[in-house]
Amino acid sequence: MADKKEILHLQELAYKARRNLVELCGAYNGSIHMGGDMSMMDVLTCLFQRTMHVAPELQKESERDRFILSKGHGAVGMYIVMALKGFFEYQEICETYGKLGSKFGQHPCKTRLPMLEASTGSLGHGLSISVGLAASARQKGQTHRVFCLMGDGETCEGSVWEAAMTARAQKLGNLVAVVDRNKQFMTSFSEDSLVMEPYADKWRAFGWKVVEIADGNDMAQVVDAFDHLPDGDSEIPTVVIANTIKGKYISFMERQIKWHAGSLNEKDLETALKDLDAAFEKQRKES
Ligand SMILES: Cc1ncc(C[n+]2csc(CCOP(=O)(O)OP(=O)(O)O)c2C)c(N)n1
Repeated sequence: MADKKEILHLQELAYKARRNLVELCGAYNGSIHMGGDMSMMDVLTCLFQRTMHVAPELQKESERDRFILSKGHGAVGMYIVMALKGFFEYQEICETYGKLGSKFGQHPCKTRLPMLEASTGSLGHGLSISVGLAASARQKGQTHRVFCLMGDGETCEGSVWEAAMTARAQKLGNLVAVVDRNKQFMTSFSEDSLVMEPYADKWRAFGWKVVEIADGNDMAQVVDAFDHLPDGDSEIPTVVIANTIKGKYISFMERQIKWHAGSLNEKDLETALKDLDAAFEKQRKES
């Protein structure tokens, strides 16, 4: 069980990650997937800083946990969270992000960044890759877990459900899928395009254990969910559905379709940083 000090520490790291991302976006000459990066930041921070057995010095450790960012368009958010864990320097990301030849591409590339477990970006493939990694671990008698973070829109891909069936058939209790359920796709709200609800029941129907986080941007709730995952040697895979808000904490981005991706002018940059500072100050006072 995490105490208030630990929660505040994670909140501070998520705040720093969001701030770093906003600053990078303000300086970057191009569009960045801000909406979905902001929604997943609390989950990603908890995973890298608390839940997963990962660290720069563990890259060759066979029992490190495996992480697949299946919503690969969130790459820069992941690089920044990894930088806060010591994998890279933030400055290094800022200097080359998105440039030709950079190891920090707009989507994660394992060839350029060997510490990644897979290259992603074409949505709908990460869970299948994760099933393979989890099955391989089981065959080798290894005990680590495999975590796969997907967008809710991404889970409209049929391949996700093929992977879900296989994971259950193979009894891959060492697999944890995480869905960033921000209820928005690229150009629409999810329920305006497709009927996704009852979403959790769909996973249950595929035989998965479902853990729902009512507010996936509330660090205490996020930590509580990940601290109580079923044992990795169980026979049932788990999906954590984190209900989040796209563009979280930035007044002009929250729940705005146009902020799936974009760039920040000087005035917006200033507002975004102020919004983040105010949100963290509130968390600090409440802790
Ligand atoms: C196979 C595939 N089709 C289309 C895209 C283009 N695309 C990038 S992001 C996105 C929307 C994804 O929505 P969601 O999974 O909900 O992500 P989030 O809202 O969390 O950013 C789409 C369609 C893609 N990357 N891959």
